[in-house]
Amino acid sequence: MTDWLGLPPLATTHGGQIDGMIGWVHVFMLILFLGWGGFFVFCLVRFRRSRQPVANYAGVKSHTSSYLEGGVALVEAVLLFGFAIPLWAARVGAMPPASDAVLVQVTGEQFAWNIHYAGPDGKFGRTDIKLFDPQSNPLGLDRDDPAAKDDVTTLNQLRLPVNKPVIVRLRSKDVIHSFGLPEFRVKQDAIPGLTIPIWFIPNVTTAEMRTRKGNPEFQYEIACAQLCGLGHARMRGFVTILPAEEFQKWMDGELAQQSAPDPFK
Ligand SMILES: [Cu+2]
Repeated sequence: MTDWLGLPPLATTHGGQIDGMIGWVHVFMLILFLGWGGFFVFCLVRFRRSRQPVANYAGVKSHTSSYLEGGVALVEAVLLFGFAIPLWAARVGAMPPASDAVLVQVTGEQFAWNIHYAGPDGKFGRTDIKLFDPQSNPLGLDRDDPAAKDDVTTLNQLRLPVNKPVIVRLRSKDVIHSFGLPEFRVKQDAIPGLTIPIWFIPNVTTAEMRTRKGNPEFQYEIACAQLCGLGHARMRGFVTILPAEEFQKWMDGELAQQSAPDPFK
């Protein structure tokens, strides 16, 4: 229905509602544009110099323009209270229980996305600024904390299983970033000092989207959607949506590797 907007293909369950909303905004704004544009042209012709050599100090007598203004305000109120706020309330209110979801913490920094999975225990391990190392431990994760034993971290690679809710806890280390996933219709600012939860259900695997698009190279992207500094344009992560078994296999492999004792310690 909203193909005419040229939006990226949908890969999430709630995306239809978002697209519907974007479609209605465009329709109403088109009507407004035609209305105001027509009025402008009417004024140019009606009040042209040859017809109106002297200014009319009395001004408009009819109430048509007030009714039109009222109509515009009404349409905008419908967009806001009828579409935008209920949709937003449904998105933030109906958070699935963490036990049914993949729990992942995403921390933005200049200029990368740190991905941190809570692992089977559903608990994120302790982090400590003292353990921070830009190369080996960009989150300062304390591997000695029992909750951290099964944690998995990656850089710029967000792998998720298809058809399962994902809860992302969004954070930032330095400045305001924005976690933008165009195909999943997700866009949320990451704000230093805050942990902001968002959720969605991816429903098209990367492999399936590659077939649909006829592009074997296709990758879902995490695009930083806030100008966050000089390297903003290269602040790019990737999302890979896998069938459940494949995701589990990957996760098990990472778990075995990342929780293995450090041979250099
Ligand atoms: Cu950024």
